[in-house]
Amino acid sequence: KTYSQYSLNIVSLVLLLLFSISCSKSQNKKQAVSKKPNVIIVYMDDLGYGDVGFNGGKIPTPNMDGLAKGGLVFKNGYSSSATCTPSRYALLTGLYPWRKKEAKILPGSAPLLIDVDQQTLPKIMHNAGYVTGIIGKWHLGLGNGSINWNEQITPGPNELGFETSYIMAATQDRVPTVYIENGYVENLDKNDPIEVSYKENFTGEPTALDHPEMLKMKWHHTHNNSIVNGIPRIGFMKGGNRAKWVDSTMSKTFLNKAQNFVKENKDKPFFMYYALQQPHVPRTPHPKFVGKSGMGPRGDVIVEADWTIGQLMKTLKNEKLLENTLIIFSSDNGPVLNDGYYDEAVEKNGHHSPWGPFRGGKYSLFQAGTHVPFVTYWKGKIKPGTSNALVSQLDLMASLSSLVQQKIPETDSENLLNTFLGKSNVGREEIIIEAMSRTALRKGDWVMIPPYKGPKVLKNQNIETGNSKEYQLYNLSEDASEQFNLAQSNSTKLNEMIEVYKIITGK
Ligand code: NG6
Ligand code: CA
Repeated sequence: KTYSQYSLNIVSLVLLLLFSISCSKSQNKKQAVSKKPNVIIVYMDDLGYGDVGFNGGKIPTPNMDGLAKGGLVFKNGYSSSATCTPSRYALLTGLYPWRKKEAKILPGSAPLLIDVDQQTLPKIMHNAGYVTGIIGKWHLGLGNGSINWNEQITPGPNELGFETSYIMAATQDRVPTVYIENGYVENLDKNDPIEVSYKENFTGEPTALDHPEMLKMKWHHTHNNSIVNGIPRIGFMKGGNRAKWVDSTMSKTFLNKAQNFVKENKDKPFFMYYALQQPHVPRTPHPKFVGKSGMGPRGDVIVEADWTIGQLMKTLKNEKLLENTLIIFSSDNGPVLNDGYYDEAVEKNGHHSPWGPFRGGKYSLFQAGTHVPFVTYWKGKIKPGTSNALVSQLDLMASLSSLVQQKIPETDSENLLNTFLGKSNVGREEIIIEAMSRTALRKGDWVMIPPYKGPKVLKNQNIETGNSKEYQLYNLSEDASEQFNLAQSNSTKLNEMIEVYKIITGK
C-alpha cells in the first residue's frame, strides 16, 4: 500500500472517531434535556388548611390525600396573603405583596399588576428551556388601563413568561365571565361586543337588584350587579353572550386544557400553573357532583376539584410522566363559608373545620388566613412524609430557579429547594404574613400581630380579622389556635419580634 493510502485510512479513522464522539455528546445532551423535570403548580382558590382529608377535613378528598400520602406534607406552609391577588402576585414574582400597595383584590377590569419587565417565575422557567402555560384563574389584572375586550387583550400572562394561557380574568364572581385564550376572548361574536364596567350598569341590562326573578342563586352581600347564568356577579357586563362560560362545566373545561397541555408537551420539559377556581364563590358543581359531599355546594366543589386532580394524575401516569414531574399543591388563601351568596355553606358545614386548628379564615391575619395546605410530590424522588419546616409560596421562585439551574433573582424568595424535595428540614427563619394590607410576623413558633384599627370580626363572613388595639403575641407550638395573648407576660419576646418586624417591613 502506498503512503497516501495509509494516511487516507488514518484520516477517515480520525473522522469516524470525531463523528462518534460528537454523536455521543449530543446523545448526552439529549438525555440531560429530557431529564429536566416538569413542574406543575396545582393552586386552589380559598381552600382551607383543614378542608383536605390529610389535614383532618371531613370532605372526601382521596386524590389530594393521594398526593399527600405519596409526597411531602408541609405543616407550616403559607400563602403570601389571606386574599387572592396578593398571593398570586407573590407566587409569580417572589416579592412580598405588601411592598406593592396596588396588590389588593382586583376588579376584573384592573390593569396588569406585574410590570412586563419584571422577572417572573414563568420567565425563569422559559429561559431554562421549559414550555410554560397557565390554565385557570388569573386575577392579576390585564392590559394597560382601558381594556377593549373585543381585541387582543395585552399585556397579560403571555407577556410575563407564559407561552400559552387559558384563563378567567379575575374571579368566578366577577365580570367578564368569559375565557381568554392567549389574549383573545374565546368564542367571541364580533356582532355582540363585550363591554365591562365596575362603575355603572349599561342601560337596559338586568341586574340582581331590579330583576331578582332571574336569579338561580341568591346574593347575600355585594354580588348584585350583572346576572350571568342566573348568578349575580360583581361588576357590570354587556354583550359577549356566546362567549360566556357555563359555570358548571368550568372545572372540566380547565381540566381538559390542562390535560391537553400535558399531552402536547410531554416530550419537552414543561411548567404548568394550574389554577383551579374551587371552592371560591359562586360554588357551581357539575350535576355529577351535586350532593356528593353532603355539605352543600362548597363541599361538592371540593369533591369536584379533587376528582379533577385525580384525572390530571391519571393523564400524567398514562403519559409516563409521574417519575419526572414535580407537583406542588397549595391554596391562595384560607377558607370562608359565606363569601357573598346564600349557598348553604354555613348551614351544612357540620363538624367540618375548613380552617383546621387555626383561628380566623380568608381575609384574616390570624393563622387560618395564610396557613394553608401545602404538599410537594415527585414520584420516586421525594420521600413521602411530613415536614415542619416553615415554607412559603413566596419561596417557589428561588427554589424552582435552583431546580432548573437558573440564576436566582434577588427577591424576598428563599431557595428552599432541598426542603421542598425533603432533603432538608430547614425552612425560613421568619415570614411576614399579609391580610387586607395589614401585616404580621411569624418567626420560629411565634406570631406577633401589631395593633390595628378596624373591626374585630367581618360580620358578613363571620371571620375574625386579627384586629386589636393591643399587640398580640402567640406561641403556635402550644397554642395553634391563637387563644392566649402572651404580649403582656412575655415582653422580651414581644420586643424581639417587634424589632425583627420593623427591620423587615420598615414599619
Ligand atoms: C371580595 C368579595 C368576595 C370575593 C373576594 C375575592 C365582597 C364583599 N367580597 O371583595 O366575594 O370575591 O373579593 O376573593 O365583595 S379572592 O379569593 O379572589 O381574593
Ligand atoms: Ca382566593
